[in-house]
Amino acid sequence: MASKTFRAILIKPSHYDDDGYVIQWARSSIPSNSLAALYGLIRDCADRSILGDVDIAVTPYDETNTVIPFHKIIREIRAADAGFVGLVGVQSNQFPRALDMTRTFREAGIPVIIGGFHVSGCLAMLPELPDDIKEAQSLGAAIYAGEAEGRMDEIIEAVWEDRLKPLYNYMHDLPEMSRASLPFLPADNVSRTAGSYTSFDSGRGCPFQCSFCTIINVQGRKSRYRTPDDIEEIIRRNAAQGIKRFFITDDNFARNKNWEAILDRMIALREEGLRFKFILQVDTLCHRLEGFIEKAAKAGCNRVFIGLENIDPDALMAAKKRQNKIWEYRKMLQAWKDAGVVTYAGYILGFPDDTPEKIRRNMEILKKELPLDLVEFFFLTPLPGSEDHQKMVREGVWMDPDVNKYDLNHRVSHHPKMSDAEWEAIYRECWEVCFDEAHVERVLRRGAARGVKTKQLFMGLGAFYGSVTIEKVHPLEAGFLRRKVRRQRRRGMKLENPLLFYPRYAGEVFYKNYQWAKLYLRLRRIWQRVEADPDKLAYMDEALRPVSEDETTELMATFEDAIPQTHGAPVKKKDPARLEAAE
Ligand code: B12
Ligand code: SF4
Repeated sequence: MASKTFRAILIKPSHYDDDGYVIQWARSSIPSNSLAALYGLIRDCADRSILGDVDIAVTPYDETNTVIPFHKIIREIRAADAGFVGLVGVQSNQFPRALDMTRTFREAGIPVIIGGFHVSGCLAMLPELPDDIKEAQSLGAAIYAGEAEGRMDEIIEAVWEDRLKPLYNYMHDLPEMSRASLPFLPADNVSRTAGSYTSFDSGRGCPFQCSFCTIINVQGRKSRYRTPDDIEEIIRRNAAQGIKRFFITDDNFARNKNWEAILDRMIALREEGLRFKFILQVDTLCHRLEGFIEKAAKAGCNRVFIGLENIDPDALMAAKKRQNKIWEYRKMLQAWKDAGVVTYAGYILGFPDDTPEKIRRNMEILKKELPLDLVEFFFLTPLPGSEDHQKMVREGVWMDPDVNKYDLNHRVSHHPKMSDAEWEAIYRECWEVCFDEAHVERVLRRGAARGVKTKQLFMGLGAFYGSVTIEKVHPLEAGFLRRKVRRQRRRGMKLENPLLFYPRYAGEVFYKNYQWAKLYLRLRRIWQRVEADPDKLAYMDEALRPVSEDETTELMATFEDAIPQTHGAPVKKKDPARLEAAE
């Protein structure tokens, strides 16, 4: 047994709700891959005994599903010979919470290191450190910008020798992923999430240039990827602890240059009898990659997040999302549907030309023409690390100074055409119109006609709609049964009297559960109606109908003048000269 101990505590912070309470659940939705990455890296250091005869122990906490035991952590690190708290994968909206945690740990003399997209994004794009990062440094925290693969030895040795630097900046040196340690979380942590999914990234980087995106400025535009052997090992390690569902967190798996080899290996594993399922994130051009959708489905993909973002070509151009070809949306979505994969699409509201009228019109077209299962809305947000944010900082344009609100579910800037109230109202309206009874029935009918498991679909629709309307959080940060800890309130907000706090909290839990039950019963009635229909397989509507090459749909006609005449674009029907040239 080693004579000395080094203790690493990894915490993935959550963020605060509008009342200053940590957003936290009995079960969160998806475990953090950032936490899995750091845990895997430190376990690797422990296995290699990088400190010689020192036992390196590491404990991961995900605050979205665990109340952080501050006193216990402080006691454990003090009892060890050295150690630190790593605040992991801290996004901008989580930075205020990370700062409050830093204060608590630093007051107890515990070394703290903060990493993740907020610090990496700011270092990548801003000429100087923003005040919140300077504040973290002034509290004595070390800031880690960039990726940690291949660099954890340096950090652990620095903590052990008490020589941590205030800033580690590796933004210009992206590590090779083919030789990196693998992300992993113990089953104990994964079981705190609703669906027993674990996550891993099979690659990083995306070649496109969307102006609202932080990823390209932090992880780069070159595809870096893991090997099929690594993917197999991740799946086998998890299967050995009973976990067979995965969220592959690559922002754009279709641009992972190793996608085919990875999918082929997954298909081989399934053919060998290993049963697993996974979720992917892809772009709207993925259907052009030969065999991509078929192989993804065969390899076990049952859900896919698609970066649709908008159906208006002007909006897409304004955001430099030139790769989104709206005239191919239907074909692409139909291809996923034919493969039996449930589709989710992100839709951003607030591009410069958006108005409430245009958005309303676009929603009707979207519902009628696109065979999408779930759509989720986001406020266009200048996230630190994006080109949009950099430009607004440079031009001194107003942005909400409270980064806790940068969760894409809050408006944090002004819009050139819509008033603040109009923008907020149309955001809420979109959630209503795309989840109304008529549309839910339409989505379920489309699913039933193509043999999709409609129960999973109606539960998903309910979970998304309820997160926003009942829990008041974005579905991507929602969970099951909201927890609130009276004493863990945002710094600067008064602790509430227990005699007021607890009865109100109990009332809230009761009321929300009642609303969830009502929503479930309402959607279940629709689902039962759809499933009971003897003609369900014969259902057909505009979105399911295949479009021929020379046909103009309402979507294309509406945006005819805005569609750029690039290669592959439909020829404008109104323009005889162009038509003639094309012929
Ligand atoms: C998977 C994912 C999720 C998952 C899980 C979260 C997770 N972190 O795994 C879910 C679906 C829950 C999610 C939700 C949201 N997400 Co998200 N998510 C991602 C995604 C696609 C991958 C995250 C990941 O695994 N990255 C790979 C890891 C390994 O990278 P990393 O976190 O940077 O960590 C490395 C380094 O930073 C460093 N490091 C990090 N921490 C530490 C700590 C120490 C001590 C050290 C030494 C080093 C270190 O080492 C790590 C390994 O190299 C990223 C985009 C991306 N490419 O990262 C967006 C991203 C992080 N998400 C983002 C956002 C905005 C959100 C939401 C707020 C939005 C929303 N409404 O959907 C919610 C927030 C809810 C929440 N509670 O997390 C933004 C954050 C931007 C910003 N400036 O804040 C990103 C960057 C995407 C974007 N739109 O730009 N997300
Ligand atoms: S396609 Fe997605 S990951 Fe790639 S640049 Fe655009 S938003 Fe970022």
